Amino acid sequence: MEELEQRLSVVVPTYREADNLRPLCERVFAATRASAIEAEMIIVDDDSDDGSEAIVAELANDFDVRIVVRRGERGLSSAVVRGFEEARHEVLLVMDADLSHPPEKVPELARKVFDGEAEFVVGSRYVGGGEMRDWPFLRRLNSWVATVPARLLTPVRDPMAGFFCLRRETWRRAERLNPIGYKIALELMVKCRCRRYAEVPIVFTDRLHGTSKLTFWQQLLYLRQLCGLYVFRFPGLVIGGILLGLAGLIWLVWVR
Ligand SMILES: Nc1nc2c(ncn2[C@@H]2O[C@H](COP(=O)(O)OP(=O)(O)OP(=O)(O)O)[C@@H](O)[C@H]2O)c(=O)[nH]1
Ligand SMILES: [Mg+2]
Repeated sequence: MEELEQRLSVVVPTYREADNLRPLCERVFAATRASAIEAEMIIVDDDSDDGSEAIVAELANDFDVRIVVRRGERGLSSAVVRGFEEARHEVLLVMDADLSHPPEKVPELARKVFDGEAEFVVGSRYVGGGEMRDWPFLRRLNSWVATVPARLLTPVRDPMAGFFCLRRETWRRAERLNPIGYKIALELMVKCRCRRYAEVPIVFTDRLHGTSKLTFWQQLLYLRQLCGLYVFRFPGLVIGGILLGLAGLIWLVWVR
């Protein structure tokens, strides 16, 4: 895989994250500048109406940052795809606005893509050195249980990650991308048929300001997404399973 120029588009989906935007920007650009990476940031906001636009206008005096406000459309995954469409550079990185993802790790993720070491890099909680700081037991368990079915779809240890980096051409390769719900990295890894992965350990911390937007409805959407991804990845197995189930049912009802 050939090396790429050190230019990076950072895409940040936001909904009511006004208080996090300044510290996010300052830390991301401090990290990229220290690593001689030319970066732009695209914030894709779903009409938060919380002053985010004015804050970004002010930040744009010091940083290469802009905001795209979507009106009448909601959703983390589709916001990320919109950010990809707006991006100018060949390497794309996605992170949350709430500083759960350490901005200081941005250069390490990007470098692996620049150098051609991997086509998809994940900031991972589940490799040596990675962790979820201050998470209570039940939240850890919930996250781990949700990760298990996704682990069969990719070799990555943290397939639920929201902190990731990839080449534009990798995204362009996606077949039948269905950006519903929260897990856009998982959707991309499967639908782009990625092969060369890398994981960078991160310490995932609690959000700095604001409240979570992860609802029960999002968890249901995740189940729907998983079904779609299994059909995509293992069509023979799924169809075979359904036929076997039907045959079993017919046998139970009529034959026995
Ligand atoms: N554009 C857009 N961004 C969203 C939407 N929902 C969530 N986000 C953003 O996606 C990122 C992740 O959402 P969070 O609410 O932090 O979800 P989480 O990290 O699972 O939950 P917490 O641990 O409580 O932070 C944040 O930057 C949110 O602002 C949405 O509908 N549209
Ligand atoms: Mg968060």
